[in-house]
Amino acid sequence: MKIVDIKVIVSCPGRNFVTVKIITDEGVYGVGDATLNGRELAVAAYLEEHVAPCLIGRDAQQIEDIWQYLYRGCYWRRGPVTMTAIGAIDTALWDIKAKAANMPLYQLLGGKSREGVMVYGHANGSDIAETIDEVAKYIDMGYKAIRAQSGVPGLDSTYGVAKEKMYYEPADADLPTENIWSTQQYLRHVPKLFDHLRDKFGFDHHFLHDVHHRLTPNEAAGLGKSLEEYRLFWLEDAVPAENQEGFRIIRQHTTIPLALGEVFNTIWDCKNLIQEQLIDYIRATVVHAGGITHLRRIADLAAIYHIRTGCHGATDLSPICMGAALHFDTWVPNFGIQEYMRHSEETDAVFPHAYTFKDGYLFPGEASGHGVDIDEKLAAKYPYKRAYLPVNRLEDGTMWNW
Ligand code: KDG
Ligand code: MG
Repeated sequence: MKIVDIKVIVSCPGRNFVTVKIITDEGVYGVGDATLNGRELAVAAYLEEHVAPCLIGRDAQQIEDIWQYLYRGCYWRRGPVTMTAIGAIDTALWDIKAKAANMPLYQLLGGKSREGVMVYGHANGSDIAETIDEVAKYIDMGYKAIRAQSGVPGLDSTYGVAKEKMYYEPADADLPTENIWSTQQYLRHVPKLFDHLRDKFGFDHHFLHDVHHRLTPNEAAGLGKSLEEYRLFWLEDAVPAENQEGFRIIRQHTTIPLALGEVFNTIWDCKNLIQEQLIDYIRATVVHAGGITHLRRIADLAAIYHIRTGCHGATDLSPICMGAALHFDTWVPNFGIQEYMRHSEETDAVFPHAYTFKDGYLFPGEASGHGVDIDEKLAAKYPYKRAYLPVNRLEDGTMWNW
């Protein structure tokens, strides 16, 4: 089964997405997500100029060899642009293999380890009262797990807090907007948020919280301690992920479960964190961590150390990534949870998919392949629109972490 064409499709149905479509001489094709929020065209060019020409004529069934060719064969290994491009090709090839076998992808991976994939939704409010209302809506929709974020008093704009209610879109401007951040105000506010939430809803639901890399290890240790009584499912991205040793400080002081890794691209980014058992959940996912082939290796390493998966699932990962992740989640033995931020109707129309939501769980569906396609005609109606995440500064103007 030879690869005869590779298309790179860039479109903006509500937000930008990059999609790879690999076509074979047997007429079977596969699609992969290649979206890197705010750097979309870098991956599109990488694929068009440096990957596609090398793959034409190769056997589409040789997924492992193609993965190694793109990883080892490129002198400049790793990094988000390279690994997103590899992830997209790998996803499309697994889609082809499963379609050729006439099986849903989870069957090829080893079959079902569970009936449904528990997901968490995003409840955001401009203050605690609004967040409580949003959490109530998710509970009414059947969610078992909810990420809760709230605006911080004294700060005009807080990451993760929606402008529209259904989901938030962090890449909100043609050039980056600037937000002001205060660690002091934030640390005072978050324990109050979870105190109110547990008071109102009790302890039957899982609550999660994303710090978005804003703290130092010592501050994160303090926050973890102050949140322990509210029994969070996890505290995410407490400190910037480069400082891996910092997690030892957090661990010495708190038992709050820690999640990390949505910005990780390879097993090398999380090897020490996993082997030292400094985290509880690894958030790497298909699109940014080298596809199914590589994500499987990360999950297997994590399993040895009692670490479970918690794949990133924000709206800047296309429904193709979500579909592939759901097959992975259905198989992976050490599954923890899947993020599900829900795409807009425009996005869903461009990416028809087999996955469905019911009672707090997603189901990948029984279509062969990963079950997600792209409507190229519709996609062509939405041209690329440059969009950036905001940047953060401290109150005195110092640049801070996103
Ligand atoms: O591109 C950045 C987003 O994916 C990120 O802001 C979302 O932190 C995020 C999350 O946990 O979904
Ligand atoms: Mg996050």
